[in-house]
Amino acid sequence: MLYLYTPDQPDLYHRLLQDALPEWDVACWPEDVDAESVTHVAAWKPPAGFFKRFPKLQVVFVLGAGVDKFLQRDDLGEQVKIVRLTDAGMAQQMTEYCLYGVLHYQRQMDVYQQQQRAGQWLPQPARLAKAVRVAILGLGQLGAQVAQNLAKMGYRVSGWSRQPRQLDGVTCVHGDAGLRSLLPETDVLFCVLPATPETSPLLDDERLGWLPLDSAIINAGRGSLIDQDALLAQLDRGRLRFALLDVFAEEPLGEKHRFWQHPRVLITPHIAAETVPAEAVGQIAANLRALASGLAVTGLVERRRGY
Ligand code: NDP
Ligand code: OXD
Repeated sequence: MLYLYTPDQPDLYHRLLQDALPEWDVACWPEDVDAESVTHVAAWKPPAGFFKRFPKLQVVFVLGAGVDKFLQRDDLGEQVKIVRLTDAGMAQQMTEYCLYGVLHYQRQMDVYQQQQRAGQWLPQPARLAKAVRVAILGLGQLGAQVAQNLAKMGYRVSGWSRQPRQLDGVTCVHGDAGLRSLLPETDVLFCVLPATPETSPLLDDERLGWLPLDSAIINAGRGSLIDQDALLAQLDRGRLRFALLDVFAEEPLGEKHRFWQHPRVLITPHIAAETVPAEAVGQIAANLRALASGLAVTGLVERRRGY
């Protein structure tokens, strides 16, 4: 049996899964089922201890791309495979989110917003896309497509990953030395990395200080990638022009957090790339069939590397 847990549109997911998998018995939380018969679970944000009740659990399909919260749990034994979504309609959304931030920087919308509040009519000199250096941290399923899409639009795009990568139109660097050389050459930094012990936090006060004066940051990866206090300090000093933030160390962002009122911060509520139910279900169904035939699945998480 495939058991489903999600706080988001559970009835829709249940119907789509059952339609896509007529050969499977699909049940949805909080339906009471024989826990022994559950071998596969599809889940997003399951409560603590949720998986303990399923002694025969083999595979968890994550209804998202990031698996940090799943790897931090104590109710998922090593024998359980964790399979995440790969792209599934999210890469295009990530491209749009990144582009929005890049345009905010390039077309100086932050400057015009300030001028509007001051009643000033002051055209700024034009800056062409080819003069804007965009650096993408994370060149996986999402980051690689964002990088290539922005490169096609004429931006000067670089990208950073753990292993060496090659992408048409994108200058790729990797490892500590790659990051050290990349940050000082960046106008807009777009983070789309997974949260792992190695990347949390990646951008501390020292590394944020490697960014040029007047650069901007967009974070759509995970909140833990950036030391939030260090970021606030750099924004307060006006070293960074603005931060467009979709993810936070604590979500929802606490109502008293300084980010809310900061004039250099733009906040969105973790929507940079939302899971598209039909795409997610299509991928899960294909993976279930691949598993049944002994074929490789897409999105199998490597627990040791943390993503
Ligand atoms: P992938 O696993 O496909 O890609 C991860 C990328 O990060 C890879 O390029 C990998 O390098 C790189 N990376 C990982 N660790 C390091 C490291 N220590 N140093 C340098 N590079 C590193 O993930 P996705 O592209 O599918 O997703 C990325 C993240 O985006 C998710 O984990 C999630 O946190 C976030 N996300 C946010 C959403 C939102 O709405 N805000 C929606 C969806 C995802 P390498 O290529 O060498 O393996
Ligand atoms: C995801 C997310 O990882 O929504 O899919 O952040």
